[in-house]
Parts: sequence; C-alpha cells; structure tokens
Amino acid sequence: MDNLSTASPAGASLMTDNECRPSQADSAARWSVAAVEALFGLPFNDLLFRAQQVHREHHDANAVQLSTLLSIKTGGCPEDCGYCPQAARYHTGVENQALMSLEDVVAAAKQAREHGATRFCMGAAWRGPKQRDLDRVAEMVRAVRGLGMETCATLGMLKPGQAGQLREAGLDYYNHNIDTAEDNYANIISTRDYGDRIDTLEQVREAGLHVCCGGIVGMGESRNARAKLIAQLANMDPCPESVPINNLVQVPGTPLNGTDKLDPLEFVRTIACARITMPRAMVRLSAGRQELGDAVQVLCFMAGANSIFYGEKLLTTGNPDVENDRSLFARLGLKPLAPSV
Ligand code: SAM
Ligand code: DTB
Ligand code: SF4
Repeated sequence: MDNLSTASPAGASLMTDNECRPSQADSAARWSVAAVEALFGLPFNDLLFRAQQVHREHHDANAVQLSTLLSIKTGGCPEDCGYCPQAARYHTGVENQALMSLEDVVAAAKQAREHGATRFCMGAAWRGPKQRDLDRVAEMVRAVRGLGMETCATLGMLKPGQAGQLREAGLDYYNHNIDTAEDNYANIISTRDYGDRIDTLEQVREAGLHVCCGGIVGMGESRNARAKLIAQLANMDPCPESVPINNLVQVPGTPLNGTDKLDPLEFVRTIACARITMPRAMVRLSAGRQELGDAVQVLCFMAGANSIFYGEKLLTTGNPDVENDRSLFARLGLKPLAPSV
C-alpha cells in the first residue's frame, strides 16, 4: 500500500550537511541539482545510512510492494526512444501484437494476483491511445479493479479527457516516465520533447490519478545528468507517488545497445538519492534486476527501494523468476505489502 496519507512530513530535518539538503525546510522544499550531486558524492556508507533513516521514518523497512506488468499491445511503436525494443524503426526481433482481448488481460491479472502481486500495470507501445483503444483499455481497468487489485496503465501521451475516462474506470496510477534529465532528453528521444511528457503528467494529476513517474539510468549519462533527473522528479509538486528507477536493459538493434554499463554501486546511489529526496514515494527497483543479481538488489533495498516489478517478464524483456524473488524475500525477511484497494 502506498501509505501517502499517513506519512509524516518530508525528511528535511534529517539533513545535517548544508550542501546535502533542499533549499527550504518544508514539504515544498526544492532540491537543487548541486544538493543532489552532493548526496551522490557522499561516502557510500553515509549515503545508505541517510537513505535508511529517511526510509524508516516514512515506511515499513521490511515491506515491499509488488507490481506485475503486462504488455497489452506490443511493438510497432512510431516513437524513436533510443532504449526501447518496441520502436518500429529498430530491428529488435520483438513480435508485434495487437491490443489483447479483455478476457486474456483478466486471466493474466488473476494469475498475477495468485502469485501475490497487488498492482497490475498494463503497458502499451503507443505514442498515445486512439479513442477507440482507450475505450477498450478502460474496460480492462474496470475488470482488473474488480479483482481487488490496484491498477496502473502506461499508454503514452494522453489527450484532454482521456485521463478522466481512465480514472472513472477505476484506474489508480498512470505511469509516464520523464526518463532522463530535461537537457539530455533530445539525445535519447526526438519524436517528442520533455514538455510533452509534463503536459500528460499534468493531465494525469488533474484527473485525480496517482502519478507513477521515474526514469532510466545506464544510458551513458553523467552523474550530473542523474542528479538532474532525480532533482526534476523530487521537485514535482506534488512529487510522484511511485518512482520507478530503471537500469537500462540493453537490447540488440536499439541505438543504446552497447552503451558502457553503469557501475552497479552508482545504481544503488541513484536509488538512495531517490529515497532521500522523495521520502514518501514508493521507490521501485524496476527494469534491469536480472542483470543486477541478488547482492546488488539487496543493497537497493537497503538504500530505500520498496517496490519491484514482479513476474517473469517486464514488457518484452526478462525479469527474475517469481521463485527467485520469493526466496530472496524469505532470506531477507521482506514481506509483500497488502493492496490499498
Ligand atoms: N509507450 C509508453 C511510453 O513510452 O510512455 C508506455 C510504455 S514504455 C515501454 C514505458 C517505459 O518503459 C519507458 O518510459 C521506459 O522508462 C521503460 N523502458 C522501455 N524500454 C526500456 C529498456 N530497454 N530498459 C529500461 N527501461 C525501459
Ligand atoms: C517502468 O518504469 N518500467 C517498466 C514500466 N514502467 C512500464 C517497463 C520496463 C520495460 C523494459 C523493457 C521491456 O521489457 O520491453
Ligand atoms: Fe514507444 Fe514507449 Fe517504446 Fe518509446 S518507450 S518507443 S513511446 S513503447
């Protein structure tokens, strides 16, 4: 459950070093890029200690929220996101699949629920949904919500009225990532701009949906760019309820395939910075868990990650087996969070 309503005010009081705190000691505090960079630069143990303090002040430190993803429409996307195996223009071997039937989506959601997932996230490889597609997704949302699961959708850019329609159907969260810092955006995607992302996020907020918004690291960006990404997320007002931090999954055929891999400890630092700057958010350890392995994932949980994508598949790429995750949780004494619906 996202314990947003009961959480105490943001953890500015925990900040002791002048250079590592937001500019105002209140809940609307803005994080400067320099302050986030200073966090990134702390000795690893100090950074993790700080992240754990913030985490424990706002969350159950031994609970993890489990979201399962389903690609309800796969491949053939007109956009050119440099990381994405579903862009039509790259030859990645992903097979196109039209929008799934309601029946198949509900069957997948039931299976996810049986495995212990509490949130079901439906993803579509669209620039944005056509109205007739949105009507069908709204039916899927209604049906999945009827199973007692939290619902999330990620369908690309929304047109006026569409967020409200999804909310009406029972959608809890809309996932729309800013993906990378504003001034790095054009290096990664050219078919839309950062402002387009913000427009959809505003519509999602206005419709009363919870915001799931994060980004991808490991795309060859500098630490400064990672600090900017975190500062931009943390300075959203209000800040997103869920923050997925993806480690680039490199897929042959995509422009970013072959990028130098990010040091896994730098990924852990990114999680810690997200936790410290967004105390009440659920910070999700997202794509790239397979490559990180158990030990680095444990460091991520220690750094304040309290949510994962759970189930053998992300959208088109692999994710750790449910059995692996269960055994890891048992070894750590981590418990899945109950759904909030
Ligand atoms: N088409 C919609 C959009 O882009 O908003 C929704 C689906 S899109 C696949 C959702 C998110 O998946 C992207 O914003 C990006 O953060 C993430 N993603 C896609 N490919 C990825 C990859 N290879 N590695 C890590 N994250 C990836
Ligand atoms: C998010 O931040 N990561 C998820 C979800 N939101 C939709 C997607 C990860 C996709 C990884 C590449 C793939 O499986 O196609
Ligand atoms: Fe399309 Fe989304 Fe992939 Fe970009 S990330 S190519 S918008 S499916």
